Amino acid sequence: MMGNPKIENTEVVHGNPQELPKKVLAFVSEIAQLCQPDKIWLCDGSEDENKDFTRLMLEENLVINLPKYENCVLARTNPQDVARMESKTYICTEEKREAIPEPKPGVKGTLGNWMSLKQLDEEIKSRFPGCMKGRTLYLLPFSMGPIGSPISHVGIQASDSVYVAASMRIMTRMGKNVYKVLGDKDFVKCIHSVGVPLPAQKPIINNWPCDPEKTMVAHKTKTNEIWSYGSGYGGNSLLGKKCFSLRIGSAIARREGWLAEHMLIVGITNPQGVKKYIVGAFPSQCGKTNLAMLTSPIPGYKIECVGDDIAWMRFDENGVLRAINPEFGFFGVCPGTNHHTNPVAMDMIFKNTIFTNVAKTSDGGVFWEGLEKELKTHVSITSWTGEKHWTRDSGKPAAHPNARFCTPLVNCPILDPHWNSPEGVPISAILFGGRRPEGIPLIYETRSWKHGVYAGASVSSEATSAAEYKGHKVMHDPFSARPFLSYNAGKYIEHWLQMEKDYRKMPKIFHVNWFRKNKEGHYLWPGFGENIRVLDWIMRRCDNEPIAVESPIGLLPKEGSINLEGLPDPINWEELFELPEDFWKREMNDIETYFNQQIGDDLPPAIREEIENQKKRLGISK
Ligand code: TSX
Ligand code: MN
Repeated sequence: MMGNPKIENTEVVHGNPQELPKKVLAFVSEIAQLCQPDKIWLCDGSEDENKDFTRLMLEENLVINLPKYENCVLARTNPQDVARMESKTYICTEEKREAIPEPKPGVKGTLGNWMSLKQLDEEIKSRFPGCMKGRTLYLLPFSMGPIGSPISHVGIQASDSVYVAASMRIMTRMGKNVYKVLGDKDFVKCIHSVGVPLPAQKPIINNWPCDPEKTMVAHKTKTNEIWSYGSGYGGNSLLGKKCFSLRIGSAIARREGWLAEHMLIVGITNPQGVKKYIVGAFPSQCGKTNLAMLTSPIPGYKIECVGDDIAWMRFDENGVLRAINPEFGFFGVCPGTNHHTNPVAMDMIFKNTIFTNVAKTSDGGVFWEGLEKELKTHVSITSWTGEKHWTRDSGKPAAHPNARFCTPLVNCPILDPHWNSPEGVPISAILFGGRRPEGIPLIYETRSWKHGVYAGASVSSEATSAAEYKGHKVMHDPFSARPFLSYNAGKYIEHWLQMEKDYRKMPKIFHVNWFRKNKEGHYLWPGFGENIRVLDWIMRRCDNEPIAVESPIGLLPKEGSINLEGLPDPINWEELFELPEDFWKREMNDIETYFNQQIGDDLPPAIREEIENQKKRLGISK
């Protein structure tokens, strides 16, 4: 009998190393030599393989079954490993200034963490050698974007977590067909370890191996490498998502002249049958996933979803901006998701889904904050931390606030027919937005591409429970990409400015705010499905309907030009759109101070001009 094949003396328990392209074989050999796994599993993306992943996760007690649903499991993590770790995320370049702007002396920079390439080598040497001992190295070939699309890119991830393998299979186009389009070409090298070689030196909490003290997520943007250690969670470990699609992606996009953005992509057909696609960037906690699959309460509108998190966009030869969703699944926040906020999501997440850190019901289902009205009365709840018979009196939430569903795109009942088209969908409008309780109107249209880029760079949002920042503070989040910037923010803004070319049909840029409150603290806009009324106004503006009026900050809807018919409660138009003088004085000063302190000399002069011009229009003198 022939034994299993070997790579670097390590047994290959699944797949055939001879089928690997040369460069892929060299990569896995190198990583196996460094990390010394017990076994190597070459993933093929097949259905059988996925059954193996599920069986292995169940055997390792990494997940439990959810018999109430079809092929759903629940993972509960070590409570110290529940979110992306911004403070441990690094961009590694030769020069610091390439990665982050120089903040004003005495000011702490907030636009990313830099590490030298030399330092990274040291950090790798102190973590990765032998880090996969006793574990299986899963080699995951994946395509971000439709396989073979000119906008798509290939990555190969080595990971010692079967949860990561199963999740990457949902979130990316993972499988050995990737090797056919890859051939001898280069790929993004993704190395991930939970950082717990066996036998473990410390107890493994919740059967979730991780090493929070030594967690590091590092990006070599010049050579397209990602080194992630110590965390099994989400963006730290599913390297196709934030690390590749946004950080490495935007570095490639800068070199190649396109855009890799933290944006949803949605198609809207109006009652006249006219369809347009828009992309939208929103900071966390703004309901991006809800907007990406909005349900219109007004008949005649059709919403179709292309993606809820990331857009890769390129101008085609006709000057049309085209977008693809590089992802293959949704990795959405559970708490707050229910039949009111997102009925479409409720229709898609109860099959073929990996839940993480939600609570469990005694009938084999899931529960989280926001599902109270949908809970059967006879069931009992076990919280995400394993507290049995959980009740609201427990004082702690049943589900972790960052609990997630990981669901394939194809589950989405309103998935756009062109979601997988290699050429991407044509984009008519770009939305920026934030959670702004004060001063910012429901919607405004920017005056030009330049003014729109300024608006994107100036985005701020109230952070409610963002992983590492507590309290209710309005924080700057340029392009909603602050946690995902992989090169100097000033150069990033510059790159956006340079997108504008005469022959190109530049999309209009809008700013929206669903979260304005009145003096009593009540929301002025019902939001959710009713946002279709704002999207309709945007679509009409894309056709240049004369329904806008000039204001100092951009074009506002003419009074009455947003359809308010049939809303349950009256809308206070005046309060929804007013531009309080004192607020805007503070706002402009705040934006200017932020740019000066954080971006300094790297801020493009065009943005300074936009600030000066807007101040003039607002009547703010020096
Ligand atoms: O997702 C939201 N959207 C976009 C929906 C397409 N949320 C939830 C944000 C947390 C993730 C919103 N919250 C939106 C919104 O448009 N608006 C609000 C604020 C709001 C909350 C509750 C009500 C009204 C506005 N009213 C009632 O619940 C009755
Ligand atoms: Mn996101």
